Amino acid sequence: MFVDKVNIFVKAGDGGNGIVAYRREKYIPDGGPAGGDGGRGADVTFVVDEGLRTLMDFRYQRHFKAERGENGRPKNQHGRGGKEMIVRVPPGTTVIDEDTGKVLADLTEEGQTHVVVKGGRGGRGNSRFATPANPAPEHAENGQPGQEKNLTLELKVLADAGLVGFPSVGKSTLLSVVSAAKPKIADYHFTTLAPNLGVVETDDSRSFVMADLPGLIEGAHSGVGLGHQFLRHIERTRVIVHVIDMSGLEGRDPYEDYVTINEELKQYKMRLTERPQIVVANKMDIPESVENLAAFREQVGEDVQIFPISAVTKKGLRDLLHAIVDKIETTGEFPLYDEEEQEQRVLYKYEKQEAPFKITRDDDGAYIVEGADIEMAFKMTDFNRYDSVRRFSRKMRQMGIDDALREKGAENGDTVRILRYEFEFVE
Ligand SMILES: Nc1nc2c(ncn2[C@@H]2O[C@H](COP(=O)(O)OP(=O)(O)OP(=O)(O)O)[C@@H](O)[C@H]2O)c(=O)[nH]1
Ligand SMILES: [Mg+2]
Repeated sequence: MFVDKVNIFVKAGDGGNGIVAYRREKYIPDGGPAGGDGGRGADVTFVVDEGLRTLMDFRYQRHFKAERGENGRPKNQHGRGGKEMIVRVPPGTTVIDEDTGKVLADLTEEGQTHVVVKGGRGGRGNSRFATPANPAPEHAENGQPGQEKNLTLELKVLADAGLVGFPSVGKSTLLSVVSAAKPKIADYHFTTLAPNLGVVETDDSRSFVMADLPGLIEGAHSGVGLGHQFLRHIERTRVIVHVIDMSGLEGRDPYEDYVTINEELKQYKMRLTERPQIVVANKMDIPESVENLAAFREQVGEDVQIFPISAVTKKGLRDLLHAIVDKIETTGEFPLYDEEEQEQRVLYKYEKQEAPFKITRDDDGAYIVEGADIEMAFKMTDFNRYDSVRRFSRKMRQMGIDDALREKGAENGDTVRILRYEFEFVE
């Protein structure tokens, strides 16, 4: 199981503003209020699309902003809502709130949808605030801001086949010629330090996911050369594709290599020896390989089938890929979550219950008021209108913010800040 992971930013649309307007009709001198409501801001919705296998597309687009609602119009006409934004994700995507660590959704089924951020409600127009006492209010709300979130998307991909072997035997080269993956290839050891995944398609249209794993060396089972970390990846593949450099040019003996790697797998966890294995003799384009292969065949015996290939000249690949798919199809799934993985997985971080607001002092003595509710009310207030300002003051009073300020020592004329704005405290 490998994890594909991306961080993205999503913002739902803001609600449109409500407006202040009055009826102006022939022969009706003083019409009542007629300011319409703003439209709803659009949501950002994820939908599962089975056609996707990776989170690759998110590497190119990381910001998703949905449309805002239209402002209200005169004659009590409401603004149009923003158009919903649909974002396609592959099955198996886990959506995590990056800031709180909380898992918001596990999206698994084709067509399953999840609203990740909600659009803001439209602000109400002035006709909605009319009362017998104030039949023509000079007040309308601004739209509610759309939610925004930083998200981490995680996708667990099961590799059907894993390429295993000493460093530099050609594992990455092999993956690069049978899939669209572009792993780094070089003639020094440990070129690959993290698994690369590729989707392989055979000529008879069967496909599977193949992982190019970091090279193993003797002692890997006891941690040598990051061995533990590397071996753990192998546990999550269904079929082991054991790649051997048949040229012996690096001064190693192919048969010894073969035995050493199998011994490392066994020492690490006995059950890895039960995993189906396909043996690949690579670098057959090098002349020395032919003789070495003959010797190798003798040593491993007739029970072990060997697939001679050259990743560079692409010889022998067709038979190899067919053998791998056949093996995958006849092999069941192995348990996917081992204990270690469970432990690593933080599902819910502790969430503090927040006080409705908080008051602190700034360096210059000003009082800073913070809190989601009051900040939301602030954003929805049109401070150019007297009625709206009065409503906002009332809200501050109702929430107990005035009292709390007084308690902290605020007096007439002191500066109070909310978000980036400031005003005077007035008794
Ligand atoms: N002649 C020849 N060279 C090959 C063949 N396959 C790979 N090589 C070369 O072997 C070297 C190592 O190849 P990689 O694919 O990076 O080997 P790796 O097994 O992924 O190595 P690590 O990531 O370090 O474990 C490179 O210089 C490749 O060009 C082959 O079939 N024939
Ligand atoms: Mg490699």
